[in-house]
Amino acid sequence: MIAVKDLSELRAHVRDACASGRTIGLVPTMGALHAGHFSLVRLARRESGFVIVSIFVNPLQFAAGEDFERYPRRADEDSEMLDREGADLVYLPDASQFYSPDFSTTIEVAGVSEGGEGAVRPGHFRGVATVVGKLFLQVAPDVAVFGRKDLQQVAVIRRMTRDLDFPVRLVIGETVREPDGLALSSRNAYLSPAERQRAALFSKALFEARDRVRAGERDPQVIERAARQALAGAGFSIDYVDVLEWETMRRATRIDSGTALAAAIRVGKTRLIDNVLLLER
Ligand code: PAJ
Repeated sequence: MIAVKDLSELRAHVRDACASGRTIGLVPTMGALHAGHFSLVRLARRESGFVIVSIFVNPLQFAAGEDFERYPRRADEDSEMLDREGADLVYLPDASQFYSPDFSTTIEVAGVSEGGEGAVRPGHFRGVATVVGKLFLQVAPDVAVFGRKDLQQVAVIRRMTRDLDFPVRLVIGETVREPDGLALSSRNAYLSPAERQRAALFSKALFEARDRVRAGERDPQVIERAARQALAGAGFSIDYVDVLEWETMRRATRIDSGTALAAAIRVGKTRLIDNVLLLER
């Protein structure tokens, strides 16, 4: 596997891969890789001929006071594992080269960015859209793979890709979970053993909501209320619990095949997000 920091070097490798008739697949990440990330690498492998994984803890998507400084960084370990997973190239840009000191251009995706995570983390999706837009321009992938775990991120990137005509096909990977249901996340590393045990109640509440819908419940308010009660009962503090149309991120008035339940909670000092689709398409 090739490891590259420099943009012109990256572009030379992309040119070579294209010249040899391979399509380019991109999996953007912030590192501290786990089985969820690797499932996306395997999807990219299936969908493209040359798989690039970027690892970049993007300062633009963290607000002051969030965990940018303590976000886990393990580039060497990550690169070794990516090599074993069959990635062709790992792109590890340097923050100082990625954003010039007077960087001043950002991508704002109105509407879908504003509820949910966007309401609790103002500016977060501007940072995400900007870094992903830059990565799309740097790598020029045919295919880019994202996880449904970050549902609103997917909605924002889909909208941006459509609105700005990025010639990139998006592929969405399902959420990979621990045996007890907890969605894998680089931030799970912050949990103490007791918090980690309790964190399983988060996905449990979401699955129970999905079961109620499968049993016939169609009122978003009933579902939200029950989920809120279960999460509060488990001792979590709740940032939001929303039943929404996931492609627009608007609150749902009725539950149908495009409806998801998305939530963000805090376990101690650690913030976790998760979601479930309430009805399969
Ligand atoms: P990061 O949190 O590292 O996630 C990278 C990708 O892995 C995202 O598409 C995310 O949705 C996916 N992912 C995370 N946990 C997953 C799980 N348990 N199962 C399946 N996929 C999972 O998301 C980001 O980084 C950043 O915002 C980024 C898009 C790289 C822009 O900086």
